[in-house]
Amino acid sequence: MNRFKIERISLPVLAAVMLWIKTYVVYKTSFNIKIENVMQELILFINPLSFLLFAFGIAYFFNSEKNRNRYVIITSFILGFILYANVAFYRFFTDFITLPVLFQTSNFADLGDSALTEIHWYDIVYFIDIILLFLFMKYKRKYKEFVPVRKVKRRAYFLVAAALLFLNIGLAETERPQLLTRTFDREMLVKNLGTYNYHLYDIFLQSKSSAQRAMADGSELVDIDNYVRANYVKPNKDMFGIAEDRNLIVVTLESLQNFVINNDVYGEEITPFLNDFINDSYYFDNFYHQTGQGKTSDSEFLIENSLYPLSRGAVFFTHSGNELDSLAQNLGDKGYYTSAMHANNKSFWNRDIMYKSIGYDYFYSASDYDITPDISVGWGMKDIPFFQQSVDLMKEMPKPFYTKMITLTNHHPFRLDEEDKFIDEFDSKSGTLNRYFQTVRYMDEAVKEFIQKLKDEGLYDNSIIVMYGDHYGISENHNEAMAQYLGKEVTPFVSAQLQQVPLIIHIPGVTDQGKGKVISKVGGQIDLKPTISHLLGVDTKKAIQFGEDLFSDQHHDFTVFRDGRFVTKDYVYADNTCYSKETEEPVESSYCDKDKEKARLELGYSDKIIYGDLLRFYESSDYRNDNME
Ligand code: GP9
Ligand code: MN
Repeated sequence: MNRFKIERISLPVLAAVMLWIKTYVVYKTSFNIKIENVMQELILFINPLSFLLFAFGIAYFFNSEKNRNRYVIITSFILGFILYANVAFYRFFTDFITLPVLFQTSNFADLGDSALTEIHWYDIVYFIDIILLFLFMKYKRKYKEFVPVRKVKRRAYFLVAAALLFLNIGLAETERPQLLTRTFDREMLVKNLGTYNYHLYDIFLQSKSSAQRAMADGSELVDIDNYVRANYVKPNKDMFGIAEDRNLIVVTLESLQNFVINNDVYGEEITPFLNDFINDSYYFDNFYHQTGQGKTSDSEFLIENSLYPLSRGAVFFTHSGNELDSLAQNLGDKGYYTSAMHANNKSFWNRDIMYKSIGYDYFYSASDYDITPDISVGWGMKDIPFFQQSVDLMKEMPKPFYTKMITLTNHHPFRLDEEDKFIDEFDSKSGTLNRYFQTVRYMDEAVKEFIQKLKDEGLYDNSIIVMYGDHYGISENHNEAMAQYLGKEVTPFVSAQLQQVPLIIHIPGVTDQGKGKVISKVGGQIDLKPTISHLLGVDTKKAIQFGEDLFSDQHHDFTVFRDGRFVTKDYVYADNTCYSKETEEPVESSYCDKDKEKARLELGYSDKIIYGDLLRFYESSDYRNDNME
């Protein structure tokens, strides 16, 4: 009986079915894919199958059992590995891997602690089907002679696979029209096409973007230029040049979200220094990060260029050779000495390469700091010594200087040495959230000592200090714990609001001694370049930029996230739903329609510039004579 059954099971089909079931189980257990109805569940269930049948079907072309088995095992392993890599990646980023991210290999070595906390020994269960395949192969070989598959059978097999693929695409199309044009929504792609087809599609996109640069020409800038001109807002004349010729210090505060400002854990302030400092600064409390998969590096890209990062991969990796018109270049032209300061390996996020395109005069990276084990934790040098040593380096810089500093301690998995814990952990099921408050508190201390040191070293008065949070620290994976902390459910509306990061602009002599102001205009990181440029007296009238000066009276309350969500004065568009800010409830979608179009247009134009490397044509006289002025 047993013998009869086993003889009839074909190894490729068995492998495909096991991986199919495994993929579905992984969908349900390891990813947070929102399912709204039975049809979506059905699509999710069948979506891995067509690809797997094709992939394993190739085994039927082999005419020796050894080769066929070898192919099946290797394919199972590779696909299983891709699936598992997505699981590990998802645990941290709540996102699926894209090809450009995968090739960011120079990051892998540094991911160390962060990656390890997301990989567990019991993850071996993700490979259980391969173990079963081995056992099956061993057992089966005893009984069965190898018979190559007949052509007709093979045809029938692939016909079934193709039919399944069309069924899948057909159902997906009815469920989610224009699926493939909304490619920034990876969850939607995986949900409808399946994780394997999604990766194939991703490969296709990658090749397309390489071709795009080759095909691009300056004429594509015409529409973009018109759009940017039409949206230009004039600087506020009281603010224009207010910090001219001062040193500019921009501080990227790692993973700092706005909800911790003026907030506490069991009665203890999380950011006591910043809570005071914002009274002496312009504090923007409606300001959002707009980063994608490139995280910190995306935020750097935004503030330097006032262009959006990409929906897939980190633009620092994918387009590091592009021509740019950055804040650093403009200040360099004005006689500033420009640099970036970050006590990490210089190649992380491909910074050493990309910083050349941005145009910094120098990059102070790990090798410029005195880093010993006692002043390191987690990802590297602790923030307090980082700031201290940085100020010493600033003393030596030619003046005026522009430097952009990036902190590191408040980074997932948010670990600290005992002596650096100034407040208690929060108590929830998420260790990540619990520890987050402590590392934020540590960073706050570091900033306090930094400002003091700038004063002590005589650098403070003649500088302007801009601080902003680069992106979220707590992903949606921790919604339950976050809901416990906030005391309310994390709906898509709340989740979008949680993308707020603090923006603090501190101008000694102007905003200190309590002369600060809370500014509640809706803005985002894209607005920083024009805002800062104007404070330093640099005109941006002719720049190709999508941001607007936050001090301008004409500034529009609008900010779009890289994934297409957006926020206006009265509405938040998230999860394909228009929410009223006032009631926090969904409203008729027409309220969001106009801004939805603006969001789509802007992201599209920005992508076009990056994919086509269009700024290389901007200075060309042909283009300017025809289309400018
Ligand atoms: C690494 C630091 C952290 O150098 O910028 O990067 P992140 O993971 O936040 O993008
Ligand atoms: Mn970061």
